Amino acid sequence: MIWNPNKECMSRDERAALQSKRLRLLVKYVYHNVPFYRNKMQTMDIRPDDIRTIEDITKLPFTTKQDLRDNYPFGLQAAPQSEIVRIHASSGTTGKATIVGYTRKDIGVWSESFSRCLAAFGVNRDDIFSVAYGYGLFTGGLGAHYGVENLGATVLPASTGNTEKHLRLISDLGVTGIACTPSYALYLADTMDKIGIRKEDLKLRVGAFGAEPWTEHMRQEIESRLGLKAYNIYGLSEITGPGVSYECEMQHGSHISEDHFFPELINPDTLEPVADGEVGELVFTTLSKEGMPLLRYRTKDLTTLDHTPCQCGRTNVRMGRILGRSDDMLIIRGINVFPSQIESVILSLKEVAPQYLIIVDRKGVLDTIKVQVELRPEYFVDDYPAMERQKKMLADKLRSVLSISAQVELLPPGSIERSDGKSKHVIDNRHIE
Ligand code: DLL
Repeated sequence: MIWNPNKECMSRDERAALQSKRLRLLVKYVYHNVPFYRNKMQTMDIRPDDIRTIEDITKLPFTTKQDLRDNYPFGLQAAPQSEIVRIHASSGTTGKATIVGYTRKDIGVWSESFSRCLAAFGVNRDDIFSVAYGYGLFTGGLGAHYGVENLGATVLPASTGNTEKHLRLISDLGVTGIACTPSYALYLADTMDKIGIRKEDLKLRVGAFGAEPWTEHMRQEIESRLGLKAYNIYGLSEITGPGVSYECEMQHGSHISEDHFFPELINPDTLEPVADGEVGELVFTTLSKEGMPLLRYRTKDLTTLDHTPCQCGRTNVRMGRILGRSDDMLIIRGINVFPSQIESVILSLKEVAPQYLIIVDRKGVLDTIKVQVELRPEYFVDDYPAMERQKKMLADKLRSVLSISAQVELLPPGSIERSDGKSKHVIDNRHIE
């Protein structure tokens, strides 16, 4: 079902007119309410009246995560505190948290955006939907919660943790949908095996998975082990939270709610636009946000865009999967390595589980990369030559994909720590100044 055909299926001209109108208002709004943007625009010699159409967006300054840190906590807030009804915070890997304040209207736009995703996943008012993203400062839990309520389905605010109790509720209540990280979905499947719940005992039919990169292999594994259809949902707290983009039934990219979150794709080095189909860094402008609107926010997420119409009837632009982040790309002995490349090798092998850890070190001047992965119980045997063969096979595959060699360590099932939130896959022990 299409939740808001008026907005999701508008002609491109109609949408551009709406985007232009919203951009004009936004630029005036931040110019008058956020000294940071006024100063930037004055330095660049741009006045709000110079921005007339959505194409003029390229004249505007970029915003980076560092700008958010430098203006911590409320420096980029445009609305007065009395209008802010909620604050979320995202803990970056380094430094201060990013604080995001929402007005009542912002919460409304966010809920609407999330409802668009759920409707595209086929969720309806008869569904009982468990939200197993963390509730709290993280946007996953409350963002999904409001979206489910706004759609009119029944929400089960499970949050993370208490996995066995959660599974019993999924079974007893006949829960039909679930939202969680893809890694937690696999942890649920492991726990089902452990406590003897079969997918046939459950009524799960749809899952909304995101907050971390995942692959088609992982999708297949989640679908076959939980007995549901798995959809990708993307978002980030700075822009709103989950629900910035969503897959439709075609599952050929994720539609961006571009009437609210205008995307650009740039080359992270030259900052020049990148054509459809080419990989670039995703940049968003929040066209309708009041609390903390952002101009051209650099997400660091690397992906592709596709402006061609989709067979589902939606006309909003689609983005590909997140291929990595321009800032977590590992450079190993001069070669760019994305953790997602390693993940796709691991997930393509039936012998190993999808849990893994990439450990990067520097020995003398040489970078080393070690990949720890768990064998599946049926392949964990007391047979040294067989284990060595498995190891070699994985190392060979990694070398052919990465163009560098990685040391492989096979671990017994269950030895890598599981996460109920976003899982950490990379430990970089190099301290290179
Ligand atoms: O992760 C919001 C979210 C919650 C999205 C639940 C989807 C579901 P942050 O904590 O600010 O917000 O992290 C945002 O997570 O820039 C991406 O790098 C990554 N990410 C989010 N969704 C996906 C996805 C939430 N579907 C950062 N695929 C983003 C790949 C994703 N990466």
